[in-house]
Amino acid sequence: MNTIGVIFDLDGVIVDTAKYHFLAWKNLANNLGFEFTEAHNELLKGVSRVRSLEILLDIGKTTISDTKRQEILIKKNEDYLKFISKMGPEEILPGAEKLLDTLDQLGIKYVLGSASKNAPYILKKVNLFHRFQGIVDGNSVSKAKPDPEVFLIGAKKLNLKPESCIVFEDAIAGVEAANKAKMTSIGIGDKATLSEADYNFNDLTEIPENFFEKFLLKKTI
Ligand code: B16
Ligand code: MG
Repeated sequence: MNTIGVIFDLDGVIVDTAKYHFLAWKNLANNLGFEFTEAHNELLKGVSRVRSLEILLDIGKTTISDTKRQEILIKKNEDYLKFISKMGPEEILPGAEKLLDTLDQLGIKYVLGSASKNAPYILKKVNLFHRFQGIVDGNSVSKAKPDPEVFLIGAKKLNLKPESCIVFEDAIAGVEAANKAKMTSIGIGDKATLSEADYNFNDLTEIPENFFEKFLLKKTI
């Protein structure tokens, strides 16, 4: 049995759902009377839905009642669900399926570690749900990234110590969470932004075929 396991973030690693989050948040910001740009959207990556709204309201320098907040959170998710209901396997990011195939061939188990409460639905839409050993999502945690809780639960699902887990993440908060959990962090995206990661790649197509060998060797010494 292999002594390492992998934890994948969802948005920005397996699929690009950030563009749909952006459209839904932008619509809400415009209705509240302010602009919300793609640069603003970067601040919401990997961040929980509730925290995303707080950041959005800060951007618009807007305060609203708790009741209105709840209404907005529901509306945002309804709008977002309309976009993701149209998703299919063609939206899986380049290199993701090949990487899962490689892990299957090596007998390395993998689970999902996402902040999204919609993660199981999205994985089913792109036909990848059945491939994961387990799913840890926004419904399973009490503390959002950069807290390591999501990945520590993932390690438990893999039946491994945190030190034996490798995390693929596209968000600063996610890399920080993986590092706090004492896992190996792999930053997917801009290297300067994800400079705290142990390894960096622009996307999953850049992961070398033999990337996992060194981890397997290290664990058997
Ligand atoms: P939901 P990840 C995160 O997914 C997104 O990056 C982030 O923008 C979003 O706010 C969060 O999920 C919550 O998503 O509204 O669907 O519960 O990157 O952790 O897979
Ligand atoms: Mg992400």
